Amino acid sequence: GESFGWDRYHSYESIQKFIDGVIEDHQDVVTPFIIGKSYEGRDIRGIKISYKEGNRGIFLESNIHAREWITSATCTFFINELLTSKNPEIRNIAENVDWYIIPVFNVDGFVYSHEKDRMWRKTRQPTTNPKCPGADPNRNFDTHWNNDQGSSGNPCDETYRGSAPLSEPECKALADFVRSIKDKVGVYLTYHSYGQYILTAYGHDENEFPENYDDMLAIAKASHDAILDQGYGTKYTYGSAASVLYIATGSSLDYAYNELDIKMGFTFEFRDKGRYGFVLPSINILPNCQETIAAMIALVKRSKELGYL
Ligand code: 0X9
Ligand code: ZN
Repeated sequence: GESFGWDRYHSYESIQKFIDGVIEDHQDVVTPFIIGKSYEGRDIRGIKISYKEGNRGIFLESNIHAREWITSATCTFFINELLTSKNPEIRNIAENVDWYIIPVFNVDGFVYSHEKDRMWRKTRQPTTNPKCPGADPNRNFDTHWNNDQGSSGNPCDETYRGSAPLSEPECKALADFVRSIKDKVGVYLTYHSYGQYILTAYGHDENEFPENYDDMLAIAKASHDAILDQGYGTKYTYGSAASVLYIATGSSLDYAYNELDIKMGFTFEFRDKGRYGFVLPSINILPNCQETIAAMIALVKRSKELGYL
């Protein structure tokens, strides 16, 4: 839409209009999809971008955590670049990968973070404690789920894992959708903030590493280098999630790796390193977008070289 820009953060409504515009303006290559409904009844929408037959796919979700607004801002910029950029490197990744992108995954939480509580993280489904709604959707997936080291059983905690694996309708919908396309997907990406990390599986144990960890590190390093090359002095740290950040169980990335056999993927934790944290000033949006585009170009190139795409 004409009023959409990356100089500020947008509401849920505004992002829906952006998605509508993308679908309307690029009908030849964009196919909309809905993975299901949130607890409060909102559609969880995505788009597939495909320029030709025979491409391997990358799946990308952002705003699984509500307050991480930079993730959907960056994701919508990325979509716009894939569809409109004339830069040959961007055209290359746009046209030689099938993209499955969900710009705002945790829709209820996202709306709540705009309207009621800027620091809201979780879903909005009620729990056993009426004062503490919501589960952490990135602890609710069905992998190492009932683990007190990597999640909490207390509904009032920010890392509450939910009442059962996939108890959150959003997570169930995502698990079912990604399962349905898993044979086409070579790389799974999830956008978060903050801390400037590129994280691989595993999240559940800091001493256990995937058998293809060397490939993961090679691709992460390529993205890390590309970000540094943008010249803002933005330094990312890369490595397995549990070993470089902290143990977390039931994450979407580990679910994709462990249960769906998608053997390459990353959690990106965007700017900054903590000065502003989740409330990242909007002046950072465009530089973060530029760094992310560079990271994605490098990621696709290296993933293809190593046979994941
Ligand atoms: O805790 C999370 O879910 C992610 N960090 S955030 O600050 N965006 O909430 C990190 C998930 C990475 N996985 C592990 N650390 N295991
Ligand atoms: Zn997050």
